[in-house]
Amino acid sequence: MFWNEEMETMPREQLKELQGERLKKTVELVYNNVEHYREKMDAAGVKPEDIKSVEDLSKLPFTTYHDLADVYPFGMASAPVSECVRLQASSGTTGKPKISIYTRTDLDVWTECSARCLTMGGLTKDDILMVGYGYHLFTGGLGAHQGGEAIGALVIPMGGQATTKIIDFLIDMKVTAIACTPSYLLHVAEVAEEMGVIDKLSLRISFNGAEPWTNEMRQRLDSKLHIKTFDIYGLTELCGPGVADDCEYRTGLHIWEDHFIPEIIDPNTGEVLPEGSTGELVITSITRDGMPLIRYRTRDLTHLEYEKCKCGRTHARIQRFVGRSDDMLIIKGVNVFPTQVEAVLLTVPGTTPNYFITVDRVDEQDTFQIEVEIEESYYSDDAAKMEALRAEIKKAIKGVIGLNAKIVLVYPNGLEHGMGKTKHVLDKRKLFG
Ligand code: DLL
Repeated sequence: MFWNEEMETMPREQLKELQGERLKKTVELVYNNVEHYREKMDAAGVKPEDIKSVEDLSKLPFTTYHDLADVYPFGMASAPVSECVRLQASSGTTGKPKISIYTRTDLDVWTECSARCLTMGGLTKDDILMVGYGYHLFTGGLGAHQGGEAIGALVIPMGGQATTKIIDFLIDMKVTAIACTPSYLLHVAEVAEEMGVIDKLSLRISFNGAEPWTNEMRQRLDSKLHIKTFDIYGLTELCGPGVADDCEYRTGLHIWEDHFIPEIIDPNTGEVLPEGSTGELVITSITRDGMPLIRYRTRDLTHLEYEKCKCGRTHARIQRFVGRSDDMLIIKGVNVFPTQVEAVLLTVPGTTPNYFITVDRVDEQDTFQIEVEIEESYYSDDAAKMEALRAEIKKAIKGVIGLNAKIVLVYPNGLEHGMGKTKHVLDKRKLFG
């Protein structure tokens, strides 16, 4: 099933031509309207007229989330804010989020991409789709919602509701499709099992993403819920769910190349790697009006396959992710940079910025612990004072990161301080595979 058969099955030569035209337009747009891009291109000695086809892409400088932070909040916008109708955001490396703003046309493109992904998984107007992703700055809720509505499915916006209520709705409305993180879907399955109602569910398909998940997890979800799971990928900076998704053959996630040009680079040297190599995924958006990104470094490590798929789609397939080239953690679907923890600790009197994060997965649910060293002068054996400090840190972390962490106070100098780079994170989860 196709949402836009002509585009999804376009012969690669034609697709490349289209990419070239759209790339040229996008480069002109950003050069003329975004000072930051103009300065970067001038510094690299590239002018818009040097970009004649997709082969010229590698002449352009990369964009990173540091660029976004440097010109926060709207410095990357290529359209006036008055022309934009939506803002979405996710965690940045410190206190400031990464934002993306959309014109009305950008929202239409996002909806099209999301609808293509959901249709690829078999969603039709006869389905009832429950969206369990958050409906806020996070792109998951609204992104899946827009696609589902465009298809004509009955969409139920449930992100953020209590799990028992979600299960009641799944049963009462005979929901056939669900979009949420894979770990949350497993939680739903387990709670439904405990309640003795798992057999009452009518689910047949799901769209899971926003965090890495393994094949084992996929099999578990498929067999526990008797459904077919689809792996959906996206990132706030480009557009949330909708950048790529796998088809029924599950041979990788088709990335919509008429909207996004993918490349794989060596994360250390920036060199473009030959087809089939594993490296960092870099994506250029070529149909955005409000905030296109040129050669955006996603930090996600993977490889691409270009062979035509059995499903008939010609668009490249992103293979299983093997990690990230930065230190970003995804805990319960929330992006967390260790530097954010450090920034929070610096605001709480009595603590030091010496911390150690331990992330684990217990019963398929993420756990998040932060050990924090207390300042020598603040340390006391007054248990109430220490408890108040612990509660304050917990609240501050929740306020900035949005997650409840287990806070463990450590005596002054209680954490290891080596002479080399301090290690701040232990991630015990097996996320990739
Ligand atoms: O997670 C957008 C999204 C929402 C995708 C709902 C799919 C479903 P961010 O919060 O900006 O956006 O996080 C983006 O999450 O760079 C990957 O590291 C990771 N990620 C997203 N989808 C997948 C996936 C949304 N299917 C970051 N598999 C990305 C593995 C994923 N990692």
